Amino acid sequence: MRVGTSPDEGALSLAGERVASMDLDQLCINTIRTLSMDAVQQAKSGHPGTPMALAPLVYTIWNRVLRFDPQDPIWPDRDRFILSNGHASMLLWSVLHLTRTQAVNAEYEKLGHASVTLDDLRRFRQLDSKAPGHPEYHWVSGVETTTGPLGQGIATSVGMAIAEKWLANRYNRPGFPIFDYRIYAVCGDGCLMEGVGSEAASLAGHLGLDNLCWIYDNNRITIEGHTNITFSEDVAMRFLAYGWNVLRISDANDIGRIEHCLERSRQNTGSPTLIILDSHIGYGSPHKQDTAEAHGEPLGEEEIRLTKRAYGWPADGKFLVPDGVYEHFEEGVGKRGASACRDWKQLFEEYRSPYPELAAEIDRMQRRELPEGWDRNLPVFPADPKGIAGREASGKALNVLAQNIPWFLGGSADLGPSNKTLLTYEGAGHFEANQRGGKNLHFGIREHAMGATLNGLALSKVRPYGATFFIFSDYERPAIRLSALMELPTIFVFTHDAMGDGEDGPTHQPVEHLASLRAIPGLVLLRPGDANEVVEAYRYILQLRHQPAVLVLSRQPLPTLDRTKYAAASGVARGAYVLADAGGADPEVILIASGSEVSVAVDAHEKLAGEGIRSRVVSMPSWDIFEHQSQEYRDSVLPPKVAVRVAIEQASTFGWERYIGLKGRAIGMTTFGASAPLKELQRKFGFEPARVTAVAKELLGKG
Ligand SMILES: Cc1ncc(C[n+]2csc(CCOP(=O)(O)OP(=O)(O)O)c2C)c(N)n1
Ligand SMILES: [Mg+2]
Repeated sequence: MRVGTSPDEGALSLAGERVASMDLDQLCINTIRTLSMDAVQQAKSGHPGTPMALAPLVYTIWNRVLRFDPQDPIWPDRDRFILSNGHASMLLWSVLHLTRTQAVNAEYEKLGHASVTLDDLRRFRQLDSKAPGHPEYHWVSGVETTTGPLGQGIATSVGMAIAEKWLANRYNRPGFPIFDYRIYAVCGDGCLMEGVGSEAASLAGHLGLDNLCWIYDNNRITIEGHTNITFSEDVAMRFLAYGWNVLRISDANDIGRIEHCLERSRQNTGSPTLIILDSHIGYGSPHKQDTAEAHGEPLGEEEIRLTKRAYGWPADGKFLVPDGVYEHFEEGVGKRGASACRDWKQLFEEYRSPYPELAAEIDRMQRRELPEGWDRNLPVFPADPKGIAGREASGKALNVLAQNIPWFLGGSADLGPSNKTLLTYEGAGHFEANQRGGKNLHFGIREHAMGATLNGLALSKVRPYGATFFIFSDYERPAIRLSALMELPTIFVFTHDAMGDGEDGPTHQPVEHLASLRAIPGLVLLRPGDANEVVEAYRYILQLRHQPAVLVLSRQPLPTLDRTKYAAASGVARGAYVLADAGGADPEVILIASGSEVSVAVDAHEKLAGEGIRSRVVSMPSWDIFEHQSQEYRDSVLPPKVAVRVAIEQASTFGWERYIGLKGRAIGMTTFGASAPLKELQRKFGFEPARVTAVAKELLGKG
């Protein structure tokens, strides 16, 4: 028996015999259970009950079914495992530890050490431990997606399933099933109550994603108690209505039945599978089983002893991994995964000779690199006072990029014609249940699931974009936040960025959205000022490998600036740049604007020049990118000595103080908008050159 350095080592011998006689499956399952109980107790926080109940499920998936190589946890054709009820993270930490899954860094290099050590488990939920509170992609190797906000994991799994179908369609050839993996997601009552879970299930059913299997932990317990106070629908009927294949397991300890149902899900074609698993939270705990207390509190030392006794486990053993457990995982998932991975690598090497170009694409995609010539033919727009809408320019750029980058694909939440995100070139196609090669995705009116699905696509290494109106970023925000937390290069396209759709009124006019998304750490947000800035924004975004981007585009035409007169749009790559200047001498006032207000600032600048007032226009499509420039550059754009500054942006003024200082003035929104034609709204809310010049002159004392 192998025991961690614990003070209780002496007390194990008698129970040790019982452990020795336990069959290996049971031994592994109880190891997962007891590691989970011990880690939560040690941390004095966490969720022991669900790991205790689901240990047999997770054991069966991992050791009997999953095609996963612990030695190479990023092998492209591995099965994916998602713990959507992320609070049960000890399940994942236990199994990653017991399978000795290896660590990989952000550059996809193997680091030669374990992803999760026993010491990490002892330091569950402590700073720097590789066993944090919830599964974190990019922090712990072997975690396929970050979970914790309930419903996100299962919704993300739908993106992974779409990606697998798309990849298989593009890259598989007779005798070469290069992409042939399945996605397993475990979820609880919370995930199925959340709206995003329903949106995602509906989409997966519609798309007939038979590579997807969700296992629902039907324990009828959530934090506030029994689900009969909140959740009484017939889940099986609901999923049947979505078009899913629904299976049921009445005993969560029946690993034979679990394995059988997983196999049936694998054989099922044309629909995703939901396995409803009836379980007992806190299984084996004499006083806490089937109670809400087992959900999110340590069991307590005494209850742990009693529970271990009930398992036939040494009551005083802590972080105990009995002899034979690591070996049994090695015999199961270890051997199966290694051989599948080896076979795949050989197959892929053989594939290279008949299909060198496809193989090269796969190589690049896996490293998140772009193909040669990815930006060729991107449009350059001539100066035009009438101009074109941001969304129009975006549509043109997308259509070029999608032809240059085979694995760049996306769609909209039923607003494709408005967002101008439809790929219209010949052969672009539409992704549907019977057409897996299409590059136009249709998410339906499911913004939240779209966001999570995009993340699932990005996690699968294709390059996705998804679009809706900017106002509905609110409906997608939790997934946007997770893309930033996961450091995924997901692209979120938003059109109708301000009051451009005037008549639709305040329900459709974003106000606080820019500020709110700018506040998400690591998220790159760009609000380009004309068509050429849109193209430069795409040029910047496409080169991101570990950051998501939000593109905020106008509905209405914006003048295309004359770049022979004003600075080049390539300044976008620095977040903010001097677009028009005072000519020789220092400016008296700096006008800072983004998006549709850039041309307003340029007009104001020309008017001020006519009155002998020296102004500078700074186009600032991205705060975030600008913040990452050198101090020297930032000072060159916004010289500290020029304190008179005006910001113009059709959005909440929140946060603009950082660039305009206390003496500056932000022309923005401090109320909701209104339903009226755009011109009237611009007048009412002051987004006109005359207002800008008036404010500038007032600040200069020349009013
Ligand atoms: C979106 C979201 N809302 C609320 C929570 C807080 N929370 C964590 S677990 C939980 C209860 C989940 O119940 P269930 O999914 O049945 O999990 P079980 O207790 O059965 O493991 C809640 C409300 C969360 N993590 N995510
Ligand atoms: Mg529950």
